[in-house]
Amino acid sequence: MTESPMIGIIMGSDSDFPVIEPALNILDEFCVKYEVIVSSAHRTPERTEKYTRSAADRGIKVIIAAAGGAAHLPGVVAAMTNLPVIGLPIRSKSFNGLDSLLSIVEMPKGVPVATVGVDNSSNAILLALRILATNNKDLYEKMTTYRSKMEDAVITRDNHIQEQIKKRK
Ligand code: RP5
Repeated sequence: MTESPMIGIIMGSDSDFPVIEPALNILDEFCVKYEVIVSSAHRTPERTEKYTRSAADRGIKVIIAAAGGAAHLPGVVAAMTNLPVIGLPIRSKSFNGLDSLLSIVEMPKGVPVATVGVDNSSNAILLALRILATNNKDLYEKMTTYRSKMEDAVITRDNHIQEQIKKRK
């Protein structure tokens, strides 16, 4: 396990947590420490600013920012830090996440937010790990193993399909 958290996960509401929680297993698998906080760009702007401005000094290397609806949190965070920010759009009730996605992905030039698919917390975490792995041999090797296991799983699923196809003939 890394000594201090390297990935900071900030979410606009505790209602976002059920989307994020299952993907935290990936961080455990890679033995990477993380921190998770609830802070909103709109409801707690000062708290969001304090968290973001102190992140790099505390050893955070990548921030994942999750928000839904008028999802300004990732952009606001990216405006206040040099750290890479990954935006995770959360599925919303009114527009099924399209509002969240567009709010996060359509950033003005100069303030990038790397945006993953709606509710795709696994990809947000895997992208954060890939960024860390560019400078960390151990994580790079773990990523190779992760990808190789994924490949094996696809082959196994294909074998099952091939058996079903054979039975039909
Ligand atoms: C956003 O508004 C949050 O990120 C959440 O996805 C959405 C709804 O928040 P709650 O009303 O559930 O607190 O700021």
